[in-house]
Amino acid sequence: MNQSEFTDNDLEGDVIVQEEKPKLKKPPLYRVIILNDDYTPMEFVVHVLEHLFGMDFDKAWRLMMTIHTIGQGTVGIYPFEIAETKSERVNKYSRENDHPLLSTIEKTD
Ligand code: TYC
Repeated sequence: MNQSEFTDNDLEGDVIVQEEKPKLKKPPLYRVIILNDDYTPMEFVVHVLEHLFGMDFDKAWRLMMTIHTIGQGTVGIYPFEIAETKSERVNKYSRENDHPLLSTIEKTD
C-alpha cells in the first residue's frame, strides 16, 4: 500500500494529540476570624490587628468593637496557607501574652 491509498480518515499509526481542558478553578479563599472573649484587653486586640493584619489604629479599633459587640469578626481573607499561618500567629502571640484571644479560619463559598 503506497502513500496515495490513505484517505483523510485513515488514522492508523497516527498520534492523536488532544488539548488539555483549561483548568478554570481558582484556589479557594479562607476567612481569618477572631472571636470575642470576656478577658482579653481591648488594647491587645487592637495591637494584634495593627501588627499582624496591617490595619491603622482607627480601622483596628472599629473592628475590635464590632467583634466585641457581635461576638466574632473577619479580619482578612487569604489563600489557605496564609490564612492558617496568620490564625496560628494570633493564637500563639495571645497565648504567649497570657490572653485567651482565639482565631480560626473558615472556607469562603
Ligand atoms: N470583650 C473584650 C473585653 O471586653 C474585648 C475583646 C474584643 C476581646 C475583641 C476579644 O476578639 C476580641 N475586654
